[in-house]
Amino acid sequence: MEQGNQRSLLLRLASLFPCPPGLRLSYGTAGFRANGSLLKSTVFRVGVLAALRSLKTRAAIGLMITASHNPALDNGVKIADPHGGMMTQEWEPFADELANADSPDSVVQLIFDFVKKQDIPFGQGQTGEVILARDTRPSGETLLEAAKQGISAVAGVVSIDLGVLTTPQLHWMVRNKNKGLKATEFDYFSQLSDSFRILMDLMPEEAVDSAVDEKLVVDGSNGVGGEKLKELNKLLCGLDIQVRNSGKEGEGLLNERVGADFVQKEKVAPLGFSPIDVELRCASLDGDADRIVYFHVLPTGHISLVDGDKILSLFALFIKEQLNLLAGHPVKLGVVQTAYANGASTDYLKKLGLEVLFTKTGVKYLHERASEYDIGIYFEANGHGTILFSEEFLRWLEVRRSELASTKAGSEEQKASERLWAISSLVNQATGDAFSGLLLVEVILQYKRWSVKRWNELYEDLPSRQVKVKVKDRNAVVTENAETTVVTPKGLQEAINSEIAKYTQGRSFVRPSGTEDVIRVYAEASTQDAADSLAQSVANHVDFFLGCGCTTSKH
Ligand code: 16G
Ligand code: MG
Repeated sequence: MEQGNQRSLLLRLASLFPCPPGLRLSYGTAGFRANGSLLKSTVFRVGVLAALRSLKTRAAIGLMITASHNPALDNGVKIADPHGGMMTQEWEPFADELANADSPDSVVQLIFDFVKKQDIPFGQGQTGEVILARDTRPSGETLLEAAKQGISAVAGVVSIDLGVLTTPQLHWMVRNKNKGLKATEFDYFSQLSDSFRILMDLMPEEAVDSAVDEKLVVDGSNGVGGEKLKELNKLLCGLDIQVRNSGKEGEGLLNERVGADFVQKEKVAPLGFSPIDVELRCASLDGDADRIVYFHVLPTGHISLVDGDKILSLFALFIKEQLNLLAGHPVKLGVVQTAYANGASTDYLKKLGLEVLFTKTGVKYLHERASEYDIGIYFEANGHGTILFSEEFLRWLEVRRSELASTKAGSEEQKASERLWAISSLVNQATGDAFSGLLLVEVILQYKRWSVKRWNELYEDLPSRQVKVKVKDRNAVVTENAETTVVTPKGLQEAINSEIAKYTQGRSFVRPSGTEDVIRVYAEASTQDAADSLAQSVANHVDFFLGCGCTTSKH
């Protein structure tokens, strides 16, 4: 298409999606989020951006409409790059400018300037493809249509609408498609269930004979994860998952007192679970099924939470055991956490002999660091995480597997090689995935014949507390050292340090949220009262330094 025609097409379509007055958005930790009714112009523009990204990378790009654990009326949009991970951070400033441009003319101008600067083959016969999906939010369908319009404004790029999917399904499909692998939803379910079966078949006999008899019940957060998990369950051998809060009529609202975020932050059972469930092994997904936490209900109705740190520890322990069985390769195994990781988990991982790295909050940061290892395991305490295997390690493992199959078939060493291979195919390599995380937890618990209670005893969490402080401008807080040190405003870090010094095993940090207009405060100490009081005094300092004299509240 000629430049002039392309310009007028963009202008015409952009005019159909005016930006609501005063709307200012930032791509943030995981894309744009706001009340769904405000997002049509943003999603249209992100559609354009995704199409340009496809032209630039000459590969398929993913566009997901979701606001994860946020309330049902919110929505959001984020982009998956060709390898299936988050969009490159280099394009985030352009995404911000585009989303906040105040007129169709400025949208078009920004696009043409960016195309020139990035040397994007735009209007030169180059073709591209954007794969779209959404979660179950009421505004999802309309927003997906807006994204399609945005994509159609870029000549040569087509959209493929995959309807309702979990976020990790879409990321997985983008990655597979670009690698020339099978990439349908059926392929996704088959890969997970096949590798799960292989791992179950490789189980030591003692474990098969004494299965853990707790039943697994999963809280689907009334979102997309519940129904999808039911589909996956049909293909599983050796595990029967019951799903509650699957989003069916009458079961309640998306993320409303249900789901991984609620359970992890409130430390209470989600709706639909009660003390009659004490014998069950329970897990909660979040609204787009990229997070998972486990818990079991106590007779008092409280829960004992098994968070992302414990999932990470279980995975690290198992992978390390398998690697110990496998001679011949100095495997670089590392784990990545954020400052929210409970201090007891970090101590545990270090005692296992593992290298522990810290990054800022947000999957994109953890993923990047984890990919530097042969096997990199990353998790946030809130349940986002996965295990990454490097291409080089997998090439080595493939050779080793076939050597062992002919020289030591049936040995523990040979089985370890097969197990690691199956784990690399079970666990989503594109992003954290509640389903693959859940299946791997189930395999390991079965191997070890552990109940959730036994798993939870790997180490005892230090008591912790999170609170948030409303401030005039959250961007006034700038941090470094993976968010553990405040550099501005001056003096705040010293004030935090002086509070920490008053407590045994005290630790505290503050950071601006990437998804809400607040400053988050985290504190840890040897007792719950001490953690609560440390969090409150640090919150008071934040309020004093930045304050609007507003309230603080939990989380
Ligand atoms: C988003 C991030 C998550 C992070 C959370 C922090 C992704 C896919 N999700 O949900 O990793 O833990 O934000 O929220 O990156 P906050 O900045 O409001 O504390
Ligand atoms: Mg999520």
